[in-house]
Amino acid sequence: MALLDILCFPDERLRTIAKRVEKITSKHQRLLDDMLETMYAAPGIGLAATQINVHERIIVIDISEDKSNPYCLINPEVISHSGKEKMEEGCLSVPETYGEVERADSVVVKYWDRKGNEIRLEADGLLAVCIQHEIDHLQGKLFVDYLSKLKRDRIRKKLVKQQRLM
Ligand code: GNR
Ligand code: NI
Repeated sequence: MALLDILCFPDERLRTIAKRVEKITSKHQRLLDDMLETMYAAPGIGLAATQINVHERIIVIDISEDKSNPYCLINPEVISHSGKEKMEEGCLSVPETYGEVERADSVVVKYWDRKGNEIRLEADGLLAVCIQHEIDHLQGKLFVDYLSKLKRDRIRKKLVKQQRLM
């Protein structure tokens, strides 16, 4: 397995729109393992392929405390959503930055698991937020896009400066 580099805002590659996976191959199996390892090491509760500069519709999530419940979502689509909820979000691609985002508080998502089985999952709370956050990445969208332009510009400045020092 391998740890992958995570792209950071304002890297334009985070704006790439991911393509559907047509067929799951052994390359995807290895990618999923590397994404899980990278997410756990970060540590984070989710990771979208976009963040590691792979532009396919692939997400991993684990909101458990003890790394015991990994989800692999291939070609995820929200098929219905309801309610609204505000939550403080962070992102591995926007380090040390947090902001309140309003999203649906429950979603029904369909996807392929790592074996290609078609799954329908009803999620609420943190899992629902995380699924929406990760699907946004696949569309080139970041949580900072929901903040005011003023806040986003401040965050951009801070991170550009930080990245210059690295
Ligand atoms: O680790 C993460 N925590 C988190 C907290 C609140 C809302 C969303 C997230 S996802 C984030 C990992 C990440 O950046 N995934 O893309
Ligand atoms: Ni993120």
